[in-house]
Amino acid sequence: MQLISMDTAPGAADSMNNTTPTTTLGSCHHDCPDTCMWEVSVVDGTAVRLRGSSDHPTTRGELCPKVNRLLDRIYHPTRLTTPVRRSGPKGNGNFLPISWDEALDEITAQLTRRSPASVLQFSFDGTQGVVQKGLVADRFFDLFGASDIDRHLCGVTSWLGAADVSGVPFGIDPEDLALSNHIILWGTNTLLTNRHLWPVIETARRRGAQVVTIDPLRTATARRSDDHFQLRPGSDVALVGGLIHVLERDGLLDGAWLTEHTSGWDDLRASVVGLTPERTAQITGITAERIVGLAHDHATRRPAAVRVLVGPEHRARGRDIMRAIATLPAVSGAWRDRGGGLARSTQAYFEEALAYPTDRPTRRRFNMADLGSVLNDPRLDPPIETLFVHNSNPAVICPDQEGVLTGLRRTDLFTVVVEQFMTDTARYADIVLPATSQLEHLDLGIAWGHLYLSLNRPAIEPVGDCLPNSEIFRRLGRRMGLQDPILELSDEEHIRRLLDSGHPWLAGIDFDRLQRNGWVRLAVPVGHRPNIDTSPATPDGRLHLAPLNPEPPAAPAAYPLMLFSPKQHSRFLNTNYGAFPEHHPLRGRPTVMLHPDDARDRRLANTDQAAVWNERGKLTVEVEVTDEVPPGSVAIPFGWWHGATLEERSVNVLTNPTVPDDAQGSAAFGDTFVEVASATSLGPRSAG
Ligand SMILES: Nc1nc2c(c(=O)[nH]1)N[C@H]1C(S)=C(S)[C@@H](COP(=O)(O)OP(=O)(O)OC[C@H]3O[C@@H](n4cnc5c(=O)[nH]c(N)nc54)[C@H](O)[C@@H]3O)O[C@H]1N2
Ligand SMILES: Nc1nc2c(c(=O)[nH]1)N[C@H]1C(S)=C(S)[C@@H](COP(=O)(O)OP(=O)(O)OC[C@H]3O[C@@H](n4cnc5c(=O)[nH]c(N)nc54)[C@H](O)[C@@H]3O)O[C@H]1N2
Ligand code: SF4
Ligand SMILES: [Mo]
Repeated sequence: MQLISMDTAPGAADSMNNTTPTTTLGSCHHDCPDTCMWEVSVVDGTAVRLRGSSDHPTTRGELCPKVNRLLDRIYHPTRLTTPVRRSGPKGNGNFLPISWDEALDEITAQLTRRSPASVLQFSFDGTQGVVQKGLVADRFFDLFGASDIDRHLCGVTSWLGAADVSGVPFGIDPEDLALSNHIILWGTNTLLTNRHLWPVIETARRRGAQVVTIDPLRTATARRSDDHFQLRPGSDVALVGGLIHVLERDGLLDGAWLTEHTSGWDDLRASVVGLTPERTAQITGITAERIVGLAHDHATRRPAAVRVLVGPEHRARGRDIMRAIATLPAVSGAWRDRGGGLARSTQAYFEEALAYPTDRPTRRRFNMADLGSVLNDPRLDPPIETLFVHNSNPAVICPDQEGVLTGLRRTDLFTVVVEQFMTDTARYADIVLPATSQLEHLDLGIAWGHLYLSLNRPAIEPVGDCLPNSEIFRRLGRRMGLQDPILELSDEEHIRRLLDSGHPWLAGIDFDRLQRNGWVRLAVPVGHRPNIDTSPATPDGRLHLAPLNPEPPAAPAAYPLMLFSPKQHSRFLNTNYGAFPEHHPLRGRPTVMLHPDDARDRRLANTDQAAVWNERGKLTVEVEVTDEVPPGSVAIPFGWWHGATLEERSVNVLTNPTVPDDAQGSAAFGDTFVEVASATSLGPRSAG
């Protein structure tokens, strides 16, 4: 094993070689809004126990079903522990160990042999830790001049839609939802995807709040809410318009608020004149009476809040939908009350406060949803000849899976993947480099579901020869003669520097305090009301209202069923656990969820094998008959690896890869249409 220049926070190293149990504080790296704080017990250098910190305000002593078993993943027999080089055809999974020197020399030779822009950096949210996610890697590729990927598959569309209304879209502190009296969970499956917010919602409920969910699926969250508005998929713009129509018609709006705090009201109002409750009911499938009731409840039960994450953004009109949802509190004036307004990702607070490098050059960029076409486009100048993946599993998470795999199979493409496991992406690599896990490296944790910063301290030595992402790119930088302070700093120095912005939200917060406490709340004033206590970051300092155009998407006749691919039940976190049987949901294999009516029409019963297909591809999965999906829609949860299906593909072989014309934002995963039939009786004549 090589010497590692990774720094360990003072104190952490002591716990690594001791026979009495020691405890190290850390925080969860997963791409999950909750960023939980944990305590790792270590005996003899081995992590033996991981549990949630009881004094962390949102963790409250509990992690989640997936991370409760994280130690199995850290010490899994299939964990990558040494660099490897491919020894067979791409995709067949045969690799041989090599040394770090051999691996880095080979990569350096490849990188310097080609034009910098022919190298594509592809990364996403494997870890949300600021340093390991990309601080050092980004600087390495900035200096080198590689092509870059816009990390737009998650949250950017939601950000853009909310920003259309309020400039930089700061939402309320999600913990303030405890003070709300009416909470709309709009297209978010809180109980599953943001579980540590649920106790906050229950607190509000105990104080009398009404909690309603607006979701086409009857999710666990919908079932646990006081009411569920099961709207037609993508009809949210009409629903918001209909609600605003009722608010205005029934005198529930405050003229002074609209005059002082908004612009564009007249145009918005004109656009919803025709959206009577009856017309809105036709579009959304929610009765006129219930639309009127929802508008009245939301206007009169104050503070009134709307909670969103990303669900509805994954549609062709995602930005319009997210803008419409953000328009509701702008019109109703809900922002005035503490506990009212839009509760969205809190990431903007951390981005504003931390001293991220600002001197980044412009590189050639592609939307990550376009990876399939980018890898296969010889007309690009220059075409992509080297792909460098870290913190992501594009063979599973990107739409146009067939295109991505065709690209990964190119014999003239040199692919490097930095990973912990031999993922469906890594199998196609020329060289795979083994990455440390959150238990093995230092990092600064931000969150998108609350306002607490956390320090993740390494609890154990790196498993095998694994190295932190940061150290890999520092070493590569040195080999390639790249010089820059960011490539020289240690991980601890990076964290100190990030905290040293002078921003008032970091007042009194530094590395030493984080080291003592493990976590600390950003110094955003408690009870801060965005758009009230500070002006919206729009040109005129007002919330920007614009016409709503409520056209629902139409299903093409060839494929009558709309396909959802939502997050998998509590055992999965994106694709991180897809290949681990101990993490599989009850059935242990991927399913297609079908409404009883649609199952009956197709003579399909529970546990039958069904083919699900469209013009892009085909998947064979097990039928799960359930009224969680409405008639006309089916769902195949996201997160399974290719090996789980006959076709060796996952749901993104079917999903719609279309990105907006300006390439800003996510793919229209949700606007996907398929047909389903028994796999044994007929199946499609052609799968593509
Ligand atoms: N257990 C678990 N937790 C996770 C994750 C995980 O994989 N597993 N992933 C994490 C990540 S990366 C993210 S981004 C978050 C996502 O968190 P969420 O946004 O809460 O999750 P999604 O499942 O993407 O979508 C939420 C809901 O949006 C609904 N939806 C789809 N289309 C529409 C529409 O047109 N209108 C409306 N109103 N609703 C619609 C879906 O039916 C779904 O129930 O979860 C995070 N947390
Ligand atoms: N059909 C469909 N597609 C989707 C979605 C959906 O709901 N439906 N959701 C979309 C969304 S919201 C998201 S966020 C994306 C998720 O896309 P990704 O961020 O690519 O998904 P993950 O499964 O989290 O993959 C992360 C990989 O990083 C690795 N990793 C973890 N920690 C480290 C580390 O410290 N270093 C390195 N080098 N690697 C590490 C893990 O082993 C894992 O293989 O998927 C998107 N795709
Ligand atoms: S995945 Fe989310 S809920 Fe689970 S421990 Fe990590 S931050 Fe907490
Ligand atoms: Mo995400």
